[in-house]
Amino acid sequence: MNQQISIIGVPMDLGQTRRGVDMGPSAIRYAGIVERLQNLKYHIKDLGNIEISHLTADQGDVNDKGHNLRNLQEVKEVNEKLASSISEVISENRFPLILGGDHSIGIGTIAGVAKHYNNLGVIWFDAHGDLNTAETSPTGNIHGMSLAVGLGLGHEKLTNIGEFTPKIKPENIVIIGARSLDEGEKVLIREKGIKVYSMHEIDRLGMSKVMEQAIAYISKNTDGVHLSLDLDALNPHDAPGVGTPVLGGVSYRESHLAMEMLAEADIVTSAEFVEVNPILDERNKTATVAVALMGSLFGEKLT
Ligand code: B3U
Ligand code: MN
Ligand code: MN
Repeated sequence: MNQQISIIGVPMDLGQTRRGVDMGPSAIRYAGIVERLQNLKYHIKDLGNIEISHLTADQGDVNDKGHNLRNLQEVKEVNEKLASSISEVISENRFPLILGGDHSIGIGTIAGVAKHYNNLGVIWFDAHGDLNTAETSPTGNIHGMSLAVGLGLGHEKLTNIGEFTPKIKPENIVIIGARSLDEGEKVLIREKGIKVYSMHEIDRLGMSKVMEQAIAYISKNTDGVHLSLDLDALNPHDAPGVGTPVLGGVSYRESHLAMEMLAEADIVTSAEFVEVNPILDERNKTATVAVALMGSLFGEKLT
């Protein structure tokens, strides 16, 4: 693992409608991410937060412009800034660690990272697929579209961020923890043959086998792997501070095992932890879990 890490916070809440997720980066910092990684002997540069100028602009109006893409312009602008910051971090040979913010920031993250790889692999740890487009989205929330945008699907204001599209190939994606997929997303998954380990597979095979298979699959044809971890992949009991909790998720223990196996495989080249919403949380529990997961991902050992 690259010993030099640059942290970027993205206090974005415009990709969905629950306020408070903009405080996610602060909550994760309060929960001690910098110290945790320093204790593991990493060199940390905290670059602070990406500036978000129109934080309360046009909240709640899905169809104000008739396109079913809430806050499109603002989401695009933030993601453009994010993509260039990340690209700079990678050019300095440092590992980009992104703290969200809602999952619409996955658009900028993937744009910034993918520029540096011919075949970027993406592990999307999430209760959802985030594979909607304006045409299939039941909500107009862009946080439910970020993976689709990476595949080159969706409004060109989003797909053209970073000035190239598509950023990733369907065969280089693994979704883990899914249990709430919209009809259009299921069609896309089938059409593109995207690898999904839903809760069904996790229950049947166990997290250990799932990760073994996922790591083998994603390592085959890729030259870098981005981990995008939405805290709602976890069971709401373990991570209550998320905007769209879904029952029956990955347990605290299973998610730690997943991170430890990724650390052991040493394949992850960039990561983001998103959807921590301190307003919906219990005593900063979700941010604390996020920090613990990052500890495991970066090689913390129990003994
Ligand atoms: N699939 C739904 C719900 C959703 C997606 N991501 C989250 N919720 N967090 C949608 O709005 O696209
Ligand atoms: Mn998500
Ligand atoms: Mn989700």
